[in-house]
Amino acid sequence: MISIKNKEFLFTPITDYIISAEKVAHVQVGNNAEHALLVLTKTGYSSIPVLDAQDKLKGLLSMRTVTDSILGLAHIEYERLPDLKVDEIMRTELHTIKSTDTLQKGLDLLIDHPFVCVIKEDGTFSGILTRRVMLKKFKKYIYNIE
Ligand code: 2BA
Repeated sequence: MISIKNKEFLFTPITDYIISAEKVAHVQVGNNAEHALLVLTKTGYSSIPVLDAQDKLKGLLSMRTVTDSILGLAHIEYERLPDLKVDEIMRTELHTIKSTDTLQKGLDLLIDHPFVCVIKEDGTFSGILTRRVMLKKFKKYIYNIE
């Protein structure tokens, strides 16, 4: 059985594990739902951040959110996509983290979320911390124990 005696690594800041903003697919608040659907489909990501013109994080948009927003009683109303704005349909309850926060905080959040957005004090989006990067970090750590 593996026992992690040295828990110091849990207090390491997440700084080196962030996927930086310029590498993260995102949409802008003013974009319409049709554009958002295109970005989600083309990138293959199931959920992406929504930013405003000042690069502040405003919400999250997923394939499900878009589909939900055009779900009519009898069929999916694709014709409504160009008229719906991203900020009308995005999720705004966000779990965020700062680059100075620890791997422990990242780990706690990534149990329930596939990724967490990293923001600065003023809300500017700096990037994301993903489950994949965190799991790789833990794998490396566990393989090197003893
Ligand atoms: P999902 O899109 O549901 O992706 C789940 C996992 O599938 C990803 O885990 C990754 O391992 C793989 N995957 C999906 N699409 C991929 C692609 N286009 N290229 C490479 N691998 C892909 P994680 O890497 O841990 O990412 C967790 C979540 O973070 C993703 O969930 C997505 O919502 C978001 N994400 C990751 N990288 C992103 C990026 N560059 N831009 C925007 N969102 C990103």
